[in-house]
Amino acid sequence: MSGFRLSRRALIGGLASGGGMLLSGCNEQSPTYGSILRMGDNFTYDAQRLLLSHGKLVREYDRSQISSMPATGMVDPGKIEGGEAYAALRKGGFEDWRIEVGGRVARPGSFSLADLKRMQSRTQITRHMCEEGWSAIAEWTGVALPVLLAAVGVASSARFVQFHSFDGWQDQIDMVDALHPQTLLAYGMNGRDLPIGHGAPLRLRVERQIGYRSMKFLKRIVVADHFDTFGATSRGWAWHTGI
Ligand SMILES: Nc1nc2c(c(=O)[nH]1)N[C@H]1C(S)=C(S)[C@@H](COP(=O)(O)O)O[C@H]1N2
Ligand SMILES: [Mo]
Repeated sequence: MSGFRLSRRALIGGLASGGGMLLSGCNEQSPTYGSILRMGDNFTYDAQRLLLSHGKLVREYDRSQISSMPATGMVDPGKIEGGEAYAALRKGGFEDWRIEVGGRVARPGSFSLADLKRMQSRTQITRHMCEEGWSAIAEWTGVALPVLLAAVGVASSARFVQFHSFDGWQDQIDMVDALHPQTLLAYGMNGRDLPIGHGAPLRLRVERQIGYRSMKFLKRIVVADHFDTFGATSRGWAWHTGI
C-alpha cells in the first residue's frame, strides 16, 4: 500500500461519491463514462483495500438459508450467434469442455470437468448481490482459484487474472481477489451440477464484489502482468465493485 493516506472525512466523502459514480455507471448513457468513472474505481479500490485486511472472509450461511435465485443476464450461450460450439459441448454433457489456463504461468494447460473435480474442492453458501438490487443465497461447490493457480504456477510478476466466457464476457480480478480463499471456480450449485442458466459447466464466484464480477460460462483464464481495459470496464461498468 504505497503510503496512501487519507483523513476519515475525506475517506467517507470519497466513498459516497464513488458509490454515486458506480450507480451512474449502470446507466448506458452515463456521461461519467471514462476517466471519471475510472477515478472512482481507483478510489474505491484503494479505500476498500485500506479497510479490508487481505484475507477477510465474507459471511457464509447455513443450508436452511439458501433462497431461490433467478438465472439472469445470459442464460444460454448456445442460442446466440456463434453459439454452436457451446451448444455442441452442452449436448455432450460437457465431456469435451476444457478450461484453458495460460498467460504468465509456468505450466499452461487445459482442464476438463473431471480434472477439476479431482482437485481439492470447496463448498460455500454465500449471498449474491446483483447491481440491479436483488440478492440471493446459494451454495457453490468447486475448486478455489488459488488451488488452480498453484497447480499451474503463477509468475511472480503476475498481477491480474483475466476470464473469458462463451457469451463473450471478459473481465479481470487482481491477485488479492484471485488468491482469496473464497474465490471459487464453481461446477456445482445447491448440491447439483451447475445449471445452464447459472453458467454451466463452470462459473466464477468473486464473493467480495458485486454480482456481475462472477462470470458464468467460463472458457479461458489468462494470468497477466497488466490491467487490460476490456470487459465490464469497456462497457462503462465499474471495475472494482467491492461490497
Ligand atoms: N458470462 C456471463 N456472466 C455473467 C452474466 C452474463 O450475462 N454472462 N451476468 C452477470 C450478472 S449481472 C449477474 S447478477 C450474475 C447472475 O448470475 P445468475 O444467473 O446465476 O443469477 O451473473 C453475472 N455473470
Ligand atoms: Mo447482475
